Amino acid sequence: MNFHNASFKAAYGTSAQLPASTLPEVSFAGRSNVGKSSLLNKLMYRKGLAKVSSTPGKTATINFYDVDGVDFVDLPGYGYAKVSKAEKDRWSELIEGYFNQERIFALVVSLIDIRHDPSALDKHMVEFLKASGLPFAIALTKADKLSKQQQAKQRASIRKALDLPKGTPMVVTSSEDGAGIDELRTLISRYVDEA
Ligand SMILES: Nc1nc2c(ncn2[C@@H]2O[C@H](COP(=O)(O)OP(=O)(O)O)[C@@H](O)[C@H]2O)c(=O)[nH]1
Ligand SMILES: [Mg+2]
Repeated sequence: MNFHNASFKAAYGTSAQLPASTLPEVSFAGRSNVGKSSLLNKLMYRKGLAKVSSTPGKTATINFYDVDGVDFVDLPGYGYAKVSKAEKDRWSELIEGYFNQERIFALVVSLIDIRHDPSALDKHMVEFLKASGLPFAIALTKADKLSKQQQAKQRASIRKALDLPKGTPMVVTSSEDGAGIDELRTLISRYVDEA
């Protein structure tokens, strides 16, 4: 897979708008501000393709990118405290609608901030993925904020807190210094090939 070959496709505000799935999809989920847009840009070798926001919690959409014939799907971030009930409902509709559709799910990448224990919503997301049988991996984000020793400690602690099935891939990443990005590209390529 050539990750340089990336472009924005479309954004959707309701699950009913989502087009039928024709290409393998790699979907990215995580709480608002976890570093999802930054990671997508890094993976795609692009600075501003996915919008990095300093103001979290703006209107949720599902954004599609074409990466060399694979759909990268940027799911709306969860857990931003200051959004209205209506926005939360819209989030649920989008995420549940998306995962309930008949789609070519090659891999779901669940992003978790390496600095913190997983939140209740992070756990909820991972429980859903475990129960769904979908192929998924964990990307720990913002590793540059911790020492190597702290990274190793958090990695083990988060794996335990999430009670991950044996063999669930976990990649320590940083969009700041590029750590783990190549490893994640390799992982994604492998799952796409198997889809
Ligand atoms: N230090 C550091 N900051 C990051 C990293 N990734 C994202 N950020 C910062 O975290 C904030 C949220 O990033 P963004 O990619 O918009 O998160 P999103 O809401 O999950 O899409 C921004 O201020 C980013 O610059 C990282 O790997 N290291
Ligand atoms: Mg974002």
